[in-house]
Amino acid sequence: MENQKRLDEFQAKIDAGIKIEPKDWMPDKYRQTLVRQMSQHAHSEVIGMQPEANWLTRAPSLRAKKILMAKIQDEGGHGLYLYCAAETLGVSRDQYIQWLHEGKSKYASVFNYPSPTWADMGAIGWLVDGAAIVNQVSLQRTSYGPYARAMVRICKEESFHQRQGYEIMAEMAKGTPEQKEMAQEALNRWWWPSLMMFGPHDKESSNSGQSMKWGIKLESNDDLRQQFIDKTIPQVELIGLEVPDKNAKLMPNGSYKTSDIDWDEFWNVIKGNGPCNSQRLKHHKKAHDDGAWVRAAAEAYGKKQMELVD
Ligand code: BYC
Repeated sequence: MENQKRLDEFQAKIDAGIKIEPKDWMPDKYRQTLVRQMSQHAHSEVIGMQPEANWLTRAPSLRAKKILMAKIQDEGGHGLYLYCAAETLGVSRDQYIQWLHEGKSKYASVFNYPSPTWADMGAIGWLVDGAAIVNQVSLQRTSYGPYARAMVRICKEESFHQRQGYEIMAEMAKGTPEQKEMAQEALNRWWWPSLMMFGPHDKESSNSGQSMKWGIKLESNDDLRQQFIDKTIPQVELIGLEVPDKNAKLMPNGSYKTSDIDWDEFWNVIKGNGPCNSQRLKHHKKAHDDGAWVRAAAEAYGKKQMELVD
């Protein structure tokens, strides 16, 4: 009885748009869902640095290199905000990283694809960050306060990233025939993985029902995916490239109808069998091990500072 009363009060708070804060009572399942989603989100930001880092040393100009470096650094920062926000749920960052390394925690499937040409830097910024913005603008209204606040800052930065990517693609699309072809091939490579970022169809989405009731998710996977498609197809056409889907068709309601996603590919990548899954995790583990001395030094420095204050 007591528990039901608490659950009802909790739901009433959510329905009234009041944010849930770390010290507030929350059902275990609400906490667990946030632990899962926020840590996956944080891991995605950090693992997502890898496909772009591949091109840092080979950027075609100093300007392009500086911009790409700043963008990748932003993604690391997003990981940091999200790990901090996720730590307010009572799980340490070390634990989150251990779950990632043990394969118990996921990260966005899109980062398990390779980036073989410079045009992939354009496609990632434009499409991957573009898809992330659509999802994250919605998450700015999520019911858990620390997650919602982290999203506000992240969204501001992502919009620069999206423009950075689109600029690269627009430049290449109006360059030599080889450059235009490179841009088209990168668009072909990243189009479907970007659509997969939104998750399975609503009817296959095991978590959506409860997450939407609790205001963790505000819009469904399919609705957000459709918003992204409707926003992006005109951008493809504006720079003279082709949508990699022969069935894409503008409907009278102003929305595009598209072919279905290859869901076998999606589930296969999630299970760890994508082209770069093992490479991404291996690299993360090595970077984490190599950085042990930095964490130890920072901790020792912090301790020293505290002693001086005492
Ligand atoms: N990849 O019930 P569902 C960035 C899993 S990074 C992998 O619909 P949910 C950037 C899902 O976890 C920003 N797994 O789940 C960085 C679940 O499995 P479990 C990335 C996926 O959570 C660097 C199962 O499938 N954005 O912008 O209700 C460079 C069933 O799905 C995926 C975020 O992380 C996927 N794509 O909804 C450039 C957004 N989709 O855990 C750019 C935050 C589904 O039950 N996350 N799964 O075993 C979310 O909004 C939601 O978690 C999702 C999925 C919409 C992704």
